[in-house]
Amino acid sequence: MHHKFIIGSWPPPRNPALGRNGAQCYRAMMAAPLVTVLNGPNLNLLGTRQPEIYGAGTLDDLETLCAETAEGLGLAIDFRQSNIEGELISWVHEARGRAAGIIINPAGYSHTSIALMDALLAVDLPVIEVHISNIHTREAFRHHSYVSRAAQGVICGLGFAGYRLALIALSDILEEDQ
Ligand code: CA2
Repeated sequence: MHHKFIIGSWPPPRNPALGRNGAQCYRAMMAAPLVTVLNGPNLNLLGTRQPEIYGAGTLDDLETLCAETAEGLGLAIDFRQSNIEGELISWVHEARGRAAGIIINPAGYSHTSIALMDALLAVDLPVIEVHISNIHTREAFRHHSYVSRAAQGVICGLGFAGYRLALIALSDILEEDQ
């Protein structure tokens, strides 16, 4: 059987010759699918304040955790943080046609941004929303996230591990979509 790889199309056609458990093998042969990992406002302060809520790790530590997890899953990541709503929205647009999925901690914009929600809905990529803290045990204004409407799944309250779990979930979703 002949298998064609169409440049720029995701997912690339799967080669059945690799068998059922061929995902890692398959990914080793292909360019690693890219996952855009976006972090919203004030997350650059991780590790400097409020460790009782957000832990002691820094944003760099979080990027390292994501990069190592992604590598083990045969994924590549583009990890970014911005304090600017419009910049996050532009990065969501940029992910279209480039990334296989998006992991996003929209931080404070979760609770306010219809524009970010609209952007995530528009790009038609699998989205996992992550919060380090449990937003449901905190102030009432944190209980609702506009972004959740655009997310296939939401993880909160598990600290940095939530990002690792989001990458695993996205890896499974991408495999199912093939
Ligand atoms: O738990 C999360 O991940 C949040 O998305 C974090 C946001 C908050 O507005 C959401 O309700 C829940 C806040 C990010 C601020 O991060 C800081 C980290 C260290 C020190 C100060 C702020």
